[in-house]
Amino acid sequence: MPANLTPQYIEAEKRFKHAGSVEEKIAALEEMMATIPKHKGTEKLQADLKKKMSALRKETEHQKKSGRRDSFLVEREGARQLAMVGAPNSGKSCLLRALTNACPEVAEYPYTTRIPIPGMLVYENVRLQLVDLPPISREYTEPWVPQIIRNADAVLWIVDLSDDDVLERLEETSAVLTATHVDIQTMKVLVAANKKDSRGADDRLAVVKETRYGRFPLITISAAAASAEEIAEFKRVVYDFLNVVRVYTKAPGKKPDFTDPYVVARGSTVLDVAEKVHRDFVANLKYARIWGEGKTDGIMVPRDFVIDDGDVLELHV
Ligand SMILES: Nc1nc2c(ncn2[C@@H]2O[C@H](COP(=O)(O)OP(=O)(O)O)[C@@H](O)[C@H]2O)c(=O)[nH]1
Ligand SMILES: [Mg+2]
Repeated sequence: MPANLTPQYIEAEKRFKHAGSVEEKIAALEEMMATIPKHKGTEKLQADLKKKMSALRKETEHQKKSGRRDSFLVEREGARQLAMVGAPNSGKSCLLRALTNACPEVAEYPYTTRIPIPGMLVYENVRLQLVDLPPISREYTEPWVPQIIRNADAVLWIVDLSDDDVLERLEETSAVLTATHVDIQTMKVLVAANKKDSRGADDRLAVVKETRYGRFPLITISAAAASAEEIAEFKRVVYDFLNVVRVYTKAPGKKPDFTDPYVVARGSTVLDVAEKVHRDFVANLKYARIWGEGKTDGIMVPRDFVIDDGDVLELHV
């Protein structure tokens, strides 16, 4: 590495990446600042760390002062963030409980969920953040909800197959989103058709598929009664839907850390990965070696080489 970063620094950086709260982030960042080698080559990085720290401190100050909040920012965690969108009582919170270890309140009355509730969906070695949200409806939609949806990488749209008015609800959700400048047509959307156990669910599903909403990728589920296999299958579908690949990096002569992949869009190149690993790598990358299925072990590849899921990269600067 150009900056000769120490193992302690890299360890702290990892903790920073995986931190679950602002406080943990600050603690990890403090250690990064303490352990970063202080020389010319790291000046930019040092300035970067300072900037991050001041932003985090501001955030905690703001949270303390405002007490009651009229806007919520859900700090991004994991490889991708998915906003859970849907009509009241469609089963969003129930689904979050089934897919993650988060425990939002589930109830048969609407508007149980009043704040965004993040939960981590773990698929193999990839962590995906789901954000449970209050319902979208004409009657009342929390004003901060659209911003969170716009800011997410993708949308999980929960549709209630027990509801006779399922089409009206879809149109209503769609209309509210459009009115609040969430451009659902340009976002990645996965429809989770929930409550497939309810009577008449199959007929309603067939109807939904005939509409323009049938163009979105769709999976059916009973969030309240799904088996372990169904949950595992659901997680796999979510991962596939995101259209990403995992890549591991390693230092020469060392083994890669297979528990901590870089997750990049399918079609990404060696250079795209280098950029994720470290900004300095973009300008300084000389060559890379790659290990992976169908490749000669350790063969040299150019910067524009497209990586496959599971590839291991050794970046040389
Ligand atoms: N029959 C059935 N009921 C469900 C299912 N999933 C959720 N529910 C029920 O639907 C109601 C609303 O669920 P909740 O998760 O609070 O909905 P939210 O308002 O979208 O968060 C609750 O009474 C749940 O028990 C399901 O798969 N099948
Ligand atoms: Mg809810």
